[in-house]
Amino acid sequence: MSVRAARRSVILGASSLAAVGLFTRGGRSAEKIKLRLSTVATPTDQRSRALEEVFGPAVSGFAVYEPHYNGTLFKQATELEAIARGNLEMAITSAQELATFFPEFSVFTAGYVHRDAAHQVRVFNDPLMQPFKEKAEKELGVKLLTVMYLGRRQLNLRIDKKIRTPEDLAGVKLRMPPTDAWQFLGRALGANPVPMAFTEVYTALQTGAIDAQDNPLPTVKDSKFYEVTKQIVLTSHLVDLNYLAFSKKVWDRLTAEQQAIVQKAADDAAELGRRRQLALEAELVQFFKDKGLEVYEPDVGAFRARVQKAYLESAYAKFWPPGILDKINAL
Ligand code: KDO
Repeated sequence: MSVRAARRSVILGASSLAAVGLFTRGGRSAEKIKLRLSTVATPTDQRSRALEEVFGPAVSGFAVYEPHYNGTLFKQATELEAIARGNLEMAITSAQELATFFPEFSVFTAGYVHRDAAHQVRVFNDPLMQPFKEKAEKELGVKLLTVMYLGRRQLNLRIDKKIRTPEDLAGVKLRMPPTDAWQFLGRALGANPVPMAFTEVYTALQTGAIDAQDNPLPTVKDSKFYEVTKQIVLTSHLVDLNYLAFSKKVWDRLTAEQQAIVQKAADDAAELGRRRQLALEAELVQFFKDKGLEVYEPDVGAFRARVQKAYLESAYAKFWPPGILDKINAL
């Protein structure tokens, strides 16, 4: 290495040390904050990969990002309580899980409301979201940093019964995630919903304990559900999302600079994951057909009509702020 390059690396080294100094009180090297994330997602899921590639490095000056996958740290649907109790710093949560604490969140779980990934981002960043975010922060100690795109949920069955309308789902044991709002969606689709954690789904399909599950195409590939199922019915019944949940207590201990870095890192990771998930959705129909699965569109209008009617008549709708559906539809 030339003398000049050596000097440059020394200067760079010094400046980066100084930069680290910026984030410690009085220049002492304070402990780095540990940011444990708990999720039932796999390490190869696009949301997981984007957080490791973007979020971890971006906050590394003052924090250590420590993801825990496949529900190994906390079981599905227990992460929010873990954050509230100070036992966890981050999670990939859902409106369905938040709705168990605050029923008004169920408006974001209703089938056929979000139109696409971009619509999800507009809704999350709109002032209409403020009261929801404030409630989660004040009453649960959870800050919703950003919205992540999970994808359009489709029906994925191990049985080869043709599914054209909701009536064809009568008696079909459709696994849905273990919170009430998910069970409601399963019934609204016309099926017999079975509550079960995400990590048990592959084996349940393999053994026939369930007839079907629902998830976006990238999940069906990433978790290899196509190995133990015969068909995918393109209902697109929920353009699904997750929120990156962050401990409010930890957030309040960060400096303004650190908060800005965390916020940008979360948004950048969500955007990278969204782009990759959308690209996968565009190519996976052919992939599953090549694997021998039947992939087809049902009478989507019939599913939309039944699901929307079920939600509008539901006890959930009574908790929705007046006019919020019109505001969401107008975005
Ligand atoms: C699932 O359990 O089917 C689900 O898709 C629900 C989502 O809210 C989210 O928890 C997701 O699983 C996991 O992130 C695994 O992809």
